[in-house]
Amino acid sequence: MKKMFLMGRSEAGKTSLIQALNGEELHYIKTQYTNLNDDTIDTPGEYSESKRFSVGLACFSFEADVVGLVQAADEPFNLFGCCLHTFILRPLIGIITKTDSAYANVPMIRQWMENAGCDRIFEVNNKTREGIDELLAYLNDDLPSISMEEAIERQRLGISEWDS
Ligand SMILES: Nc1nc2c(ncn2[C@@H]2O[C@H](COP(=O)(O)OP(=O)(O)OP(=O)(O)O)[C@@H](O)[C@H]2O)c(=O)[nH]1
Ligand SMILES: [Mg+2]
Repeated sequence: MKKMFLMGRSEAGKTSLIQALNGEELHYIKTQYTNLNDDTIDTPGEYSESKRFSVGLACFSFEADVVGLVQAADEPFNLFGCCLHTFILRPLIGIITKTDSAYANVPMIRQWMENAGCDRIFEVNNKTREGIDELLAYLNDDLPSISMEEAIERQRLGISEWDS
């Protein structure tokens, strides 16, 4: 299973997403610090919201196989700049939560995620688990492991380690 690092503003639904992926009932826990689990790394939203802390996010991302950018469907503005994938060095995926919100604007969030450079974009409702199986199927599909020589060759060719 791919280990996923989650980032996104406070209340975006990162912790709830982990609970939904684990098949747990949602129970609110404010994330106070970075939580490393076997398959996920959960971060406090405040890290993404602060210029200083956000640099640390790039470091934590190196512990993971994939970086999940979490944005709720009803977020009023975008915290993330374009081409975010260029400094992360991991595959970047977008996860749109709260698709059930009365204020959801999924096409707008998709556009933000495409601008950020997300390879894949998933839409989920953590409460009903809609969309969770599709994300799980992606996560269950392990990244191919490559040797150092192969990684160097890919760098020479200017392609990502994980691209086929
Ligand atoms: N309607 C709806 N509510 C959700 C969904 N996902 C999360 N929530 C609610 O949104 C609130 C915040 O969710 P969290 O998972 O704690 O958000 P977080 O991104 O972990 O926030 P921080 O820990 O502060 O960074 C909780 O009350 C959740 O129940 C969803 O898909 N739909
Ligand atoms: Mg949290």
